Amino acid sequence: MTQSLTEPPVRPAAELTLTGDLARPARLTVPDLLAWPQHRVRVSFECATSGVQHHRFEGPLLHDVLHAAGPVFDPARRKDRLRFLIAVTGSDGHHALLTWAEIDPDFAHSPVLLAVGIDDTPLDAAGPQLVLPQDRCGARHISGINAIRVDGRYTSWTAGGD
Ligand SMILES: Nc1nc2c(c(=O)[nH]1)N[C@H]1C(S)=C(S)[C@@H](COP(=O)(O)O)O[C@H]1N2
Ligand SMILES: [Mo]
Repeated sequence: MTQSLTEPPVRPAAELTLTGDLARPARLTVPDLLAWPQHRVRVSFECATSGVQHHRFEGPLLHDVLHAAGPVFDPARRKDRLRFLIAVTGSDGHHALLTWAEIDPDFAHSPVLLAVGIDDTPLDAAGPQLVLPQDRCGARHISGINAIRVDGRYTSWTAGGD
């Protein structure tokens, strides 16, 4: 007797777009993110609605991935990096901003990861997750990231200033 085989649903690999003020904008899948050195971290964060959560994450440093995309600041002038923002968006529209200085080794040097795995489960189909071990609250641990925009246009908010 022939058994009918049920094909598992094919989920296309999630893709993340890196755009903005970058010399080398890119589209990256989770397997692409394995090209950078991988870091592992245990994180606890508190959610206002579901309490304290514990997870293990692994993946490259956000700084390593964004640095490879060539942010268009003057590398010789540290001050030039201070006007750069990083906007991270999940496929459900949840989003948050970081500043470049948060992840820059010359400034706060926060070990922010772009996780490719959570609790030993690969994130290939869901998309990478932002991991901020320094955050007490879980809200910036954005899952299913589909876009990161690096924006250096904030030269000044004063009228006519530069
Ligand atoms: N894409 C996306 N990521 C998200 C959220 C969200 O609504 N959408 N909620 C955040 C909040 S408020 C918390 S506390 C954590 C919860 O992570 P958990 O599901 O592992 O508990 O996910 C964060 N990441
Ligand atoms: Mo939360």
